[in-house]
Amino acid sequence: AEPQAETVFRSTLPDIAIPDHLPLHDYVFERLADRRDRACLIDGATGETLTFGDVDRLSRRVAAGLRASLGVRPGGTVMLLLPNSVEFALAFLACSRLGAATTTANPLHTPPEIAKQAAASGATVVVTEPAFVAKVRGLSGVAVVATGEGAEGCVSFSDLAAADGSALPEAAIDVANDVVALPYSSGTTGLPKGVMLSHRGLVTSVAQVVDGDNPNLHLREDDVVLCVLPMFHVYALHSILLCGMRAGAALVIMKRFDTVRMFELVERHGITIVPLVLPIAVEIAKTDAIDRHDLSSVRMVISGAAPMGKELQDILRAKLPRAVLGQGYGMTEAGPVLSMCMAFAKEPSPVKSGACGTVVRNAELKIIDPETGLSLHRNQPGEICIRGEQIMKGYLNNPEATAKTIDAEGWLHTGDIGYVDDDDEIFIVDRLKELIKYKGFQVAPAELEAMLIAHPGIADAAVVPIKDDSCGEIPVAFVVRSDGSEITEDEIKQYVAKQVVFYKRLHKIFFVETIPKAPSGKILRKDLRAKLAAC
Ligand code: AYL
Repeated sequence: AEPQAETVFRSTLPDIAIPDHLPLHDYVFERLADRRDRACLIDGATGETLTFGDVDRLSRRVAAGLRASLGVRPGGTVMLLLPNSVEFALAFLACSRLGAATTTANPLHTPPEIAKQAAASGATVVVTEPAFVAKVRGLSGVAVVATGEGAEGCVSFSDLAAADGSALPEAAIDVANDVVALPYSSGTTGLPKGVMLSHRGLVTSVAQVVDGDNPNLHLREDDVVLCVLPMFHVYALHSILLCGMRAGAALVIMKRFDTVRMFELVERHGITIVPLVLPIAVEIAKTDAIDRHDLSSVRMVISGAAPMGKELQDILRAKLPRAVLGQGYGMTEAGPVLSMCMAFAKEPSPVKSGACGTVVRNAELKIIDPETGLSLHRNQPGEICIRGEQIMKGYLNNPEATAKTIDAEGWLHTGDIGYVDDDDEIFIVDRLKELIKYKGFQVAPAELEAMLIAHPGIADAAVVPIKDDSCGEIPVAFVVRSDGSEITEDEIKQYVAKQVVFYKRLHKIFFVETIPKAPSGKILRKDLRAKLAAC
């Protein structure tokens, strides 16, 4: 019998030619000659501005310094453990120039979390701030670069940036295979894994969003983009830093979120584009301070990385009546963007509240029945799958996990449940995968479960999310005490909190007799979530 035809969804925008020969840095600097003197990076705290010409020159110098002083070579890996800063952008672009990969981590991670990622990624250099140097001192075989001043025993970033950029040999980069970014993600199951994004993958993903005569996300040279979301997360790395630079827009870098500071920066720099996540949207929605500031320059508010409800969107719309509000939907492994709001296009089309965009151009999306694997038609919810040049090459040193995520036909299975409506808009309705998203950050239940079970007072454990209005979801645990153990809720919370970054902390412990499991040993998370919903 003929195999049944699949239902495949495409962008409503036509495909475009996407450069398949340029390394990422050459792609983002492609129009450098026209914009050398335009503002590129603005430090929100000091107002200090680097032009595109400055960023080009300084990133070459940092590359030369990393190579000459620290031996970073093509195929090498550098870890950035930095808050939002000019140095982050320069170091990332420098590594791209060297044909080296950048693995990014939250500087608030604990030393064991950092050590794990540094070792797994094979990083030989960590670039950080003096305040975080103590967290990486103990790493063996890793050289530490520190920004700012006075970090003992470290290479200073300013020394790297004083190297002779013209001495930098052109690295021979294999754009289809060489990894430029190595963010960590737990994907649909298990522990965090290195996600290999190649030069071609990231170029494709940026182009899908900001290139073409009618770009899906229309960023212009006169736009000023707020960068308060962390650059170490793929949302900001892709949709702010890389998309902004490609489009020739200026970025205002904010190190720490503060509502009033943010409003002041909008006024001072005439910020036009505000990418945000749920907790920031919640802050904007509930503050009166907004009435004391002129935010009329803002023309676009982008939300991504976690669901945002219709009610909140309506409040934001009322508070920022001149701005178009919409969502992007991404997943680290997907390169990262799967879909983008069509109201952000140069020639916009209307969108519905609650939708998270239309599949990006030059890509295919399908919805499958998770039981049968067969593709579904419009308005039928199922697992969202995506195919295209932009998706990850795979997980670093983990072909089994890669094969579970990208099938033989090249489809990446997201673990998200959603549907495509009659107007090609995507709605996410549930999550098949175990991942928990706290303020847009990933919490991998498997990581916390392993930690809990390692405690002698705990026999078994399962970690699941509960819904929260401002954080999206918060992790809670079901725990089975071991025989004779009298461990308390507080002791367990403390035990975990000491080992993990703030967003992985457990907010509630439920003591139970057993953890419901399938015969295969898999935790029946749906049952636990249902139990929580009932109480
Ligand atoms: P990761 N609505 C609902 N859920 C979302 C959305 C959204 N708009 N965006 C992401 N998610 C969830 O790897 C979804 O479950 O990437 C998805 O599988 O940390 C998971 O978050 C992926 O989490 C953008 C916009 C990048 C978003 C991103 C997301 C990167 C987060 C670029 O422009």
